[in-house]
Amino acid sequence: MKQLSAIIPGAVNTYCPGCEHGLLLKLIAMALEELGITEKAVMVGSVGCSTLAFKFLNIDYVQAPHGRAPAVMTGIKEVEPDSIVFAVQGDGDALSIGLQELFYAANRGIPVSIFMYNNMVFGMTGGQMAPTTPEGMVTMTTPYGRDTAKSGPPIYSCEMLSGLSKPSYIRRVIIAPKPIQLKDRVMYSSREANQSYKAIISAFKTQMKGGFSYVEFLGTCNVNWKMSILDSKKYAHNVSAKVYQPALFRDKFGVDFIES
Ligand SMILES: Cc1ncc(C[n+]2csc(CCOP(=O)(O)OP(=O)(O)O)c2C)c(N)n1
Ligand code: SF4
Repeated sequence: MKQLSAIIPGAVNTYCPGCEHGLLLKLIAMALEELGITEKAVMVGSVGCSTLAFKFLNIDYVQAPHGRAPAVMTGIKEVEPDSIVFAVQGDGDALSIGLQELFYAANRGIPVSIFMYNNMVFGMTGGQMAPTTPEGMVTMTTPYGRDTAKSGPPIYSCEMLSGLSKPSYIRRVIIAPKPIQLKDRVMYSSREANQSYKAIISAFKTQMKGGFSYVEFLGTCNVNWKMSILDSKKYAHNVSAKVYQPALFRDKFGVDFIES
């Protein structure tokens, strides 16, 4: 297999088996290569499992404090306008402590790309309730299921950002592969990875045209969901994708090419 220039040679995936964080990073590396922008790429780390990217990606990397990636990205873009700046943020990071940062970067239309991995919990810290945890979902801190009467309803980030005029590309896709039950074994669809890849390409193209791009990826955290890998994929398709429906919310430059 061809070595991707954006992946450190010999890097080994250390994410939990069945997690799509590693897949997302690989798709980003492939997109950087396809667009010929690896040399110009700067990833900004926030917190959560995505920050382990520094172990795999062979590109410039700056670590921001929890939730502050959009502010750091803004600074980098100001001083290096030709750079391609992106972050992979978890839902806990982007939509709780980091919500204000995200909102203002989007409201200003800063030309950066934010890839938000939504596994509906705080993964790295052990599976606590996140702003995206759906009603009734059992987590470490909601043993009886999330009660929206008490903690408020989940935050729909794509819909929220769509209320702003400046963002140029807003999309939600599901990255968790769909299980396909064959007679005696299970196969996983490649459609989700394919669509996720196209969304990443579109997000980077948007940034290259001077616009703000945001893609939400519905992924899993089987370890903290306390499910088998197979059940977590089913949950992502049967629950996550029903609560958070994949859709194109904004495409000012007409770059999206995901077939409906
Ligand atoms: C200021 C601060 N508070 C708390 C933490 C602890 N912390 C580490 S990762 C994380 C959130 C992880 O959840 P998420 O962003 O959803 O990412 P995931 O690991 O699920 O991909 C938190 C709260 C921290 N690193 N810094
Ligand atoms: S803790 Fe969850 S989000 Fe983090 S690597 Fe493991 S499965 Fe993925």
